[in-house]
Amino acid sequence: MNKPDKEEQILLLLKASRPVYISGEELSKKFKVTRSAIWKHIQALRAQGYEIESQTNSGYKLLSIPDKVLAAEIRYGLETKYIGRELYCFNEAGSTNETALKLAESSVSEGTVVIAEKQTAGKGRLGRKWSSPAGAGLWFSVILKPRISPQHSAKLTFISGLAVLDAIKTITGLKAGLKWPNDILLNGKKVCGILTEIKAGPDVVNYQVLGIGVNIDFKGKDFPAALRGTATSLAEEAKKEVPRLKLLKEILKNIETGYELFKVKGFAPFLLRWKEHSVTLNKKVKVAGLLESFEGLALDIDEDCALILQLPSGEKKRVLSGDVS
Ligand code: BT5
Repeated sequence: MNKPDKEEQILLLLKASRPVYISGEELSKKFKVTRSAIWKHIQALRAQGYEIESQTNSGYKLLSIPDKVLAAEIRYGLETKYIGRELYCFNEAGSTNETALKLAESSVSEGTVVIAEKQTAGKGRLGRKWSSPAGAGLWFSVILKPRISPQHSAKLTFISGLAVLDAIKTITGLKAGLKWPNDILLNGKKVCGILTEIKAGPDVVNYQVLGIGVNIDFKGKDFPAALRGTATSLAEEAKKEVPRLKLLKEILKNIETGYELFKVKGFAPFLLRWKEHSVTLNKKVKVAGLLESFEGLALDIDEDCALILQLPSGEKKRVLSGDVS
């Protein structure tokens, strides 16, 4: 269900009429279909996990909504113009980034979101694995088509990082920190990772996929014990349940606002805020790159998102990618 359909419209009516019943006759008149067609839609909604009571003389009443990444629930109350308006929701996917990269080759609109309850091949940078058990987090990808050159694509990773950080603050009250280049931490542990992938020519990006993984709650979930020392979840830190879909909608809204602002004002205001929330700057760090590693003081981050290190020799080193410890 990537665009709203009749089922979603019926669901909206059921939501609006809660806690009162809505009759099958009223629904069939409204949608100009037979009552048995309405019944089929109700059955389809039930199959998705919606609990709907039916009473012979009164009609239908929505009792509960499943805690699942369903298109109708994501769109419900979503305050965006285009991000998340076209949605591809899966119970299980290999990697939402992989699906999004394939979709971006077709004619999907900018802002299309791919989301999965569980990823079986969730990926991090450099072919690393991203653990994404069912229901434990938000695993999703946003397709953008920015008119920027490839070397500016990291800026959108930074902008997404701020979007997630702000959403975490709004929804849970927790103050997270940003670790260069793509992590969000709570109490020194990773709660979110971002993987940006692009398809680009030499001068311009054709499309960019922002892959975002946010750990919501590991309790009762199949989260690897080996990661427990370095990873955390929002529920663990907030010590309460975190409304997953509310957080997702807040993140999508922040990404859209940030992206629009970036088009008008450029990157400078984001860089300033990113640095304010950075947990990397002014610390002695080790940066492991693909070919070389450096140790030094993290002095600054420049307008191309590169980390500026001061090496023990006093020399300044500009690092474009790597893992900080
Ligand atoms: C990242 O890579 O942090 C980027 C993660 C992006 C995941 C999203 S989920 C939706 C979309 N679809 C995908 O397939 N990917 C994106 P990196 O900086 O390379 O960090 C990877 C490392 O983080 C792993 O090697 C583990 O050590 C650790 N890790 C794996 N799963 C984790 C988790 N759920 N929480 C915290 N740390 C994790």
